[in-house]
Amino acid sequence: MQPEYIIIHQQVATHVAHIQLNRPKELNALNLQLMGELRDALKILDADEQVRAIVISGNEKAFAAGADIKQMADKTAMDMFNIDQFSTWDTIKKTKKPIVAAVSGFALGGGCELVMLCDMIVASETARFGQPEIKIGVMPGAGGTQRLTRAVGKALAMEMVLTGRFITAEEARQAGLINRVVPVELYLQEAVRLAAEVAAMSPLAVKMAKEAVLKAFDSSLEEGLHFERKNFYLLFASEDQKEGMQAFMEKRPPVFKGK
Ligand code: CO8
Repeated sequence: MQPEYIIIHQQVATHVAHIQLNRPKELNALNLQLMGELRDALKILDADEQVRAIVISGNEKAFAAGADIKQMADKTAMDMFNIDQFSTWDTIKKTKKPIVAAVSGFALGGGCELVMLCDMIVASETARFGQPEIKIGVMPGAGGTQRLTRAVGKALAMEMVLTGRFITAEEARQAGLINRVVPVELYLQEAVRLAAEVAAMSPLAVKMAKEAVLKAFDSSLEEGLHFERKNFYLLFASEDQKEGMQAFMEKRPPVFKGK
């Protein structure tokens, strides 16, 4: 079945796919259907050998203005428990291929949390990041208190979570939340370019390196270093390692096959 709230663009650059969140009238508010469609698309792209990196964007006005408040407003705690929407987020988190978020306009609440689930973030000068849940009587629920704090530190995270203040793209860059800020007409192009740069590397090394960097967030230094070393050794079982090192010695560009 065709998804209703996302558009999948295959091969926007070599080995790069693009998923566009597409509920523009609601500023891409993340309702359950949209999140389910996003999860399913990521699963398919993660298994597709032709895809080595993925870009997720919204539109110029909004990446996503958060979870769909209208869909949540009358829910009870037990409804929320039974709906278990975070199992969708847990699946998205397991995507092995790198994801670049292309952010313009609002990235708020669940929208900011979705951005933080991505691996690299390119923003337009108009992007605004925030966790405004406090203003509607709740708090972040999809990782905002944890990932934001790890990215920008306690002081700014506390301020954003407790006051709901939005930060600009430039402030987000300076705080370490995002990778780069570009003029609005270039944000998608730059995100695709960055994804394509990664997609030109060995896809096996990219997946294992992503896995190892993410390990740093939930392990001790010793455990993380051990994990890194195992992945490093494992890559010597790949043809791509032989090709990459041979190509270096022969002074030619490598051709990586993902084997
Ligand atoms: N949910 C539902 N509808 C929304 C949302 C939203 N989060 N955000 C905007 N919309 C709708 C508006 O209701 C409006 O619809 P309508 O035209 O039918 O009235 C339309 O989008 C356009 O919005 P505005 O007219 O408000 O546009 P403005 O440019 O005036 O304002 C803002 C833009 C500032 C972004 C404003 O819309 C706003 O404050 N939105 C809500 C932001 C927010 O509070 N986000 C957090 C939501 S809670 C959350 O994310 C919890 C995350 C944890 C769970 C994650 C699971 C997915």
